[in-house]
Parts: sequence; C-alpha cells; structure tokens
Amino acid sequence: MQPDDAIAYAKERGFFPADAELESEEIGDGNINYVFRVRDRRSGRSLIIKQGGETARISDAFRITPDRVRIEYEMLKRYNELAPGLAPEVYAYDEVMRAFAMEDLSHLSIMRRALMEHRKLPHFVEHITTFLVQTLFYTTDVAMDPKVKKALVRRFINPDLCEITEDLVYTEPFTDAKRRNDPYPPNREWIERMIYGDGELRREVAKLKWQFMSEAQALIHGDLHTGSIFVDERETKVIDPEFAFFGPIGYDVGNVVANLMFAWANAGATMEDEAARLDYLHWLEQAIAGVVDRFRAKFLAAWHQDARDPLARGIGVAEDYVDRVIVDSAGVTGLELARRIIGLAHVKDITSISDPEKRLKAERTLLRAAKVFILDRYRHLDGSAFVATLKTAHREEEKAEKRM
Ligand code: SR1
Ligand code: MG
Repeated sequence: MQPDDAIAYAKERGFFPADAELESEEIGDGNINYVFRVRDRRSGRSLIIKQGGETARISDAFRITPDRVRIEYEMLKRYNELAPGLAPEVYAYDEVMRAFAMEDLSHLSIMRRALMEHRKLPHFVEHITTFLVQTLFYTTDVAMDPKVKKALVRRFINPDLCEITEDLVYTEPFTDAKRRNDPYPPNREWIERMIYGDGELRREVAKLKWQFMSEAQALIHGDLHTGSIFVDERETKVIDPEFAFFGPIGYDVGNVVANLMFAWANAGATMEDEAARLDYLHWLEQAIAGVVDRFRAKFLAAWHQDARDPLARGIGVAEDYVDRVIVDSAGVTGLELARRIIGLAHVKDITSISDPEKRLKAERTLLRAAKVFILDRYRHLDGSAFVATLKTAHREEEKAEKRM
C-alpha cells in the first residue's frame, strides 16, 4: 500500500464513519515493513495499518513470508491477554491483504529516541520485567499444558524471520560469511583482529546459535530492542513481535539489556555536561541491573505461584532454571552488542555519534564487553555482574587508548 491506498482501505473496512476526512502518512522507521497512520481530521481519531510485503524495507535481498503479519497480529492479541496495558490494542487482521489495524501510539515515543534524548523512564524496569515474565514464563512447559504448548509451537513456526536472526545475529558478525557486514571503516581492522580472529569466541557463539535454533523454551518476541518499544514517563508498550517463535527466553532479556547498553554508550559519548552525564549513566546502569534482577525476582514469584509440572516444586529447581536463563541472557547481550556494530543492521545510538574518536571508543568498549558476555556468560548471574562487565570494558578501552 501507499498512503492513499491506506485511506481507501480504512474506508472500505469501515474503520471510520462515512463522513470522515481521512489523511494518511507512512511512519515506519524499522528495517522491514511499511506502516501507515490514518487519521480523521474531523474527529481526530486515528489508527495504524501495517502491511507485510515479500521483501524487507532495508534490502530486497531478504525474501520474507507475509505470514509474519499473522504472527505479529496473533502475538499482540496474546500480549493483551498475558500482559494487559503493555502492548497496543489490535482491531482486525486481513489474511488476503496481509495487513492488520491497531491502536495508534503516537502520544508515546520510540524508546531508542527517548533514550537518545536522555529521558529517564521511571516505570520502564517494572513494566518490561512484568512483560517479560508474563509473556515468557507463562508460555514455558513449566506453566503450560505440554500438548497445548506443542500446538502453539506449530502455530508459531517462523523460519524466514528466524533465518534472518541466525544469519545477522549469530553467524555473520563473527565470520563475515555472506560479506554483508558493515563495520565503521576506521574500526574495520580492529574488528578483523579482535572478533573475526577469535576462534574461542566463534566456538561459544556456535553453542548459542544451536541453542537459538533448537530450544523451544517459550514464545519469545524475537526482536525486543528499544526500537520495538514505545514509552513515555508513565507508559510502556511493546510492538513488532513479527520475529516471534518458541525460542530461548534469554533472547528477549538479552536484547533489552544490550539495547540499554547502546543508550549508555551514546550518553557517555554525547552528553557534554559532566554532572548530567554521570547522573544519566547511573540511571541507565540501574536500569540494566534492574531488568536482570527484577526479571529474576518476578520469574521466581510466578514459578512458585503457577508452576504446574510436578517436578517444578523440587528444592532449587526454579533457581537453577532462572540462573540458566540469566546466563543465556548474558550471551545474547554480547551477540546483540556485536551484531549492531559489526553487522548489517545498525542502531542510531551508535551511528549518530558524530565525533569519530568517540564513536570508535564507544564501539570498541561495547565489543570488548560483548566478548566477555559471550565467553564468560556463566559468571553473569545478577544485574551487578552485567554492569561491572560494561564498566570494566570501558576502563580497558581507556587504557588501550592511552597506550596508542
Ligand atoms: C533484514 S532485518 C534487519 C534487522 O531488523 C529487524 O528489526 C531485526 O532486528 C533484524 O535483525
Ligand atoms: Mg521490528
């Protein structure tokens, strides 16, 4: 659709009264889809129409089934049931047009932008950890009837979108296998030496990749970065679950954590006023630790209240399970940090750092941290360990810089 088609479509589907004066604009800024806001000038009412094409917006080389639109629509409906208030309302799905209509959230901001404006979000940690536990714990075998779960696994098989993640997150940043990587040119040689040249790193990434491909642990969002979250100082709404499938829980938790780290690197590189910078970095560090620690606490509480498998009640079983999830999250934190710097799909937090020296330093700090998150993931068991790795990487990069 083009904006005018979205108007015609909204009229034909009866989303607005006959006398509505509709206007439409394309507002998508992701890598894959085109998204239209349709608004009635008379009443001020608006909604969003999202349609899935056969290729990705970022490149026609990605051929992806439009069935992802059904997956996204069904996921958002589930989110409204499992985590009410933390996702947009959805109105209608159209199988023929591969499109759906949903609530317009334009009173909120995309979280990546809010963080780049250095806004504090006082409820984010509580909201996102509730979202994570409600959508993830309650779709595990611990909490669901295993046969109902298996039927859902079938419904959410998502091979095209999984392939994108397998390539862009797991394989290419560490091998440049398809020559699609796009590192910042002044960092290319450093990346070749420190990342492509590290065999031990590749071995650990391989283990994480097989886990992503084979562990149907819970119904994950699959792309939970800060461009998939709308926020303001009161609300949090998760969007864009088109990558959803049954995969490892740590994939979602690690994505949230890594994307807070991009905001941390951006603030460190761009905030001139020292007091304001330190204050904001401290807020982000608390948010990073808070996501890990509040996730653990809420996951255990949900387990102790609602686990239905008889084996789940054994001493230490819940704690072992959640430890494993946090370790997986550390691994994914490292993967997401690396792939957004080295790979094809970048994040604005980093690419918008205009001072080349500062960008170089931010990238190398995060890549040093990424290696530790992947290689030493087993010792990341609480929020303070995640923050310590980030800060140690920062100090190491400062030392390395001084030696040059
Ligand atoms: C071809 S898609 C590139 C990236 O954009 C999406 O949001 C996912 O993060 C994907 O890896
Ligand atoms: Mg997306």
